[in-house]
Amino acid sequence: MKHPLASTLNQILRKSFFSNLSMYRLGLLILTVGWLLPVNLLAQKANKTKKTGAISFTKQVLTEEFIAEGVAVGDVNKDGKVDVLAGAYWFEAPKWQKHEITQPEKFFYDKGYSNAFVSQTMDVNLDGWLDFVRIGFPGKEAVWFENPKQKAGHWTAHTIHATVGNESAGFFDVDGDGKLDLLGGNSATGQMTWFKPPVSAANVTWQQTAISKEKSPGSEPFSHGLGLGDMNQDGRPDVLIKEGWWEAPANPLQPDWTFHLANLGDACSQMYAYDFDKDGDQDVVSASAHALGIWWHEQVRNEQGAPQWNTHLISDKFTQTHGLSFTDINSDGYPDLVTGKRYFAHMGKDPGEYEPPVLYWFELKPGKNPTWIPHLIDDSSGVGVHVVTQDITQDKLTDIIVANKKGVFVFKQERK
Ligand SMILES: [Ca+2]
Ligand SMILES: [Ca+2]
Ligand SMILES: [Ca+2]
Ligand SMILES: [Ca+2]
Repeated sequence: MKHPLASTLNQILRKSFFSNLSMYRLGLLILTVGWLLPVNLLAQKANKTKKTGAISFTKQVLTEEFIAEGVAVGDVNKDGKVDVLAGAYWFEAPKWQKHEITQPEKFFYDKGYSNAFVSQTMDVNLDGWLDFVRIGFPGKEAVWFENPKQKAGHWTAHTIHATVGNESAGFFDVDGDGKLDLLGGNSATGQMTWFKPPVSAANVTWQQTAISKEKSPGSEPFSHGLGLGDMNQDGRPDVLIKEGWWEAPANPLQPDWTFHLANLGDACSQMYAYDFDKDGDQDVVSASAHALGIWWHEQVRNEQGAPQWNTHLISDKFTQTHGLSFTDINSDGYPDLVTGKRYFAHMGKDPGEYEPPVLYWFELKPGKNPTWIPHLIDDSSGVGVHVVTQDITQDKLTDIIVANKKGVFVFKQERK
C-alpha cells in the first residue's frame, strides 16, 4: 500500500525540482524523506550526526586529593567497565568507589611530589587480570602491582627496575608486537633502555635492552623529552629525544642503536613524529615541560641534503605543558593534541605557576602551513606528567583522564 505521505512527497519533489529550489523546500524534502526512512537507517544517521557534532566534555572529579602525577585506566575487576588507577588507589567505575592498591602516603602540592608518575595497566604475569605498572619519582624505581583477582588486601609489588630516568619515561610498543613496553633511561648507567614485559607466565621477568651507549643524553633522572616514532619511515619505530633519535634496527632486541643528532627544541614532555606539512617527511611535535611553548619542528634539508629542523610555535597560551597526548579527538582522521598546565610542577618556581590549571585540546589542520585550533576544556585541573586519552565509556569517543596535584579527573567526551 502506498504511504499517505508518498503523494505529498511526490508533489514536493516535483515542485522542488521543476520549479526553483528554495532552501525551505529542500529542508522540508530532507525532513520528509527522513521521516519515511526505516528506523535502523534513521538510527545510523543519528549515530553519524552524533559523531560529527559539536564537541564538549563532562568533568567528573574522582578525588581532589593530590595522590599522583600520572594515571592509568583498565578493567580491574572484570565487570566490563573501565576503572581508573592512580597512585595508591583504583577507582571503580561507574561510581568511582576508591580502593587501596597499596599503603597510601600523604603528599603536599606545595612541598614536593608523589611517588607515582607515568602509569599504565597491562597483564604483566599473563594470568588474565590487568596489573598496575607505575614509574616512580624520576630516577627511582618502576614497579608493577599484581592484581589480587578480587581477593582482599593490598596488591603485591614487584620491582621492574630500580633507576628509571627521563621524566617522560613511559609505555610504548617498541618492538611492534602489539604490547606496550617500558621505555626510559637507566639513570645508573646513562643508557636509554627498553624493558619488554614477560612473554610467558612461567617466567615473569622483563627483558632489558640498552639501545644507547653509557652517559647518553635523555637518560638522566630529570632529562626532559621522549617519544617513539618512525623518523626514517622504514616501518620500524625509532626513539626520539630532544637531542636526536636512535634508529631502530631490524631486531629491536639488538643493543646500541645508531644515533642521529637533531635539534628538536627545548626541554619538553612527550614527543611525536608526524608529517604535519604533508611534504613526505616526518616532523616532530613537542611542548615545554616547565616553561612556555608548544611547537612543531619542521624537517627540511640543508644544501648538502642533510635533515635540518625549523621550530614553529603552535601556542604560548599557558606554561608547564608537562603532559602531551597525540590523538584524534574529533574523529576527522588527524591526530590532535591534548595538553594543559601541570599545576604547581615546581612548587611555585616555574613561570606562570599561579595561573589557572587549564586543559586544552588543539585541533590539527595539516597542510603546507599546518594550524592547530585551541579548544578550552577546563580551567581547574590541567595535566600531570602525562595525559591519558582513551575511550573509557565505550561510546567510540575519546575521553581524557588526568591525575595531578589538583586531584584525579575524567573528562567524558560528548557530541551534539
Ligand atoms: Ca595479571
Ligand atoms: Ca624507523
Ligand atoms: Ca614534513
Ligand atoms: Ca582530529
